[in-house]
Amino acid sequence: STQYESILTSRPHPSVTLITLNRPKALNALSTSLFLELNKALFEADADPEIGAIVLTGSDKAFAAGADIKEMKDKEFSDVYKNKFLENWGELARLKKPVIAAVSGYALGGGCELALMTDIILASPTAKFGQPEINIGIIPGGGGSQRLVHAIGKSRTMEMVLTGRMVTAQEAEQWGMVSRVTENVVEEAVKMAIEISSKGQIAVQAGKEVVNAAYEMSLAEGLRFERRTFHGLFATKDQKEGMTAFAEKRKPEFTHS
Ligand code: CO8
Repeated sequence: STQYESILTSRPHPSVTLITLNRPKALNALSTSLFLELNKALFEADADPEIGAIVLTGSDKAFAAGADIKEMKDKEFSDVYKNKFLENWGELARLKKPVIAAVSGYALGGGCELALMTDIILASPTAKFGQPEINIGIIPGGGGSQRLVHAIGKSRTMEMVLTGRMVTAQEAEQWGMVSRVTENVVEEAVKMAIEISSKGQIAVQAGKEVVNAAYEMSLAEGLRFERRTFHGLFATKDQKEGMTAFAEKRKPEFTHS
């Protein structure tokens, strides 16, 4: 597989890709080159038929401390506007396969936004989430102001965005920003990824698609989209196998078809 400089990739199970952000000296600050490598690794995993789910993590000290401030500091409006600065960040949200973020330590600015772009966030008790951009004269630019409103509501989002205060793992869990707080967060995320990979992959991808549609659609449209997608799954072998196996009191053997 490809050699990278700012990330590590591994396969803790034949069905799972683990991507580890790896710029320890910069607390995994998200430089442009890191993001290009990350997107490449994500799309490679998304295209690999053996892979059912992806885990994204950082180090114990930092998931990612944000966009690379040293890279950004001297840029002008004309540079960032004309060159679509950081626009490729959104590509993670186009993956079909689920991505689980395993967050320890700092998830700040773009790091918090990166976690919010994934499908499920597991946090270690050491995790700290924040949108500290206000302290350096800017605001979130990687979706934080929008995705946080959906995740935790307006008042908490305003507090995070306008004060820059860091939120503990426990608060993030109470607020519904993460699905749970757990020790051994990478191990737990890989376990969850293996479990998801054991399901019928068409149903998994359809499940991700319909949940994400809730961000974009009215309730009536979303309900219709869910039902249509549900109906569509009756065209798959996995639906026949899943229901037959239940009736025959055995484990299903999904063929992802
Ligand atoms: N960028 C570049 N370098 C960083 C960053 C960063 N975001 N964060 C930390 N580093 C570097 C430090 O400069 C330091 O390097 P050096 O050793 O060369 O001085 C090294 O990492 C270690 O950091 P500290 O010495 O500061 O470690 P501490 O434990 O004292 O502090 C903190 C840890 C609190 C995390 C501190 O490093 C910090 O405040 N970092 C910046 C956090 C921040 O402001 N993040 C937001 C950045 S802005 C952003 O993310 C906008 C996203 C826009 C997305 C747009 C998409 C379209």
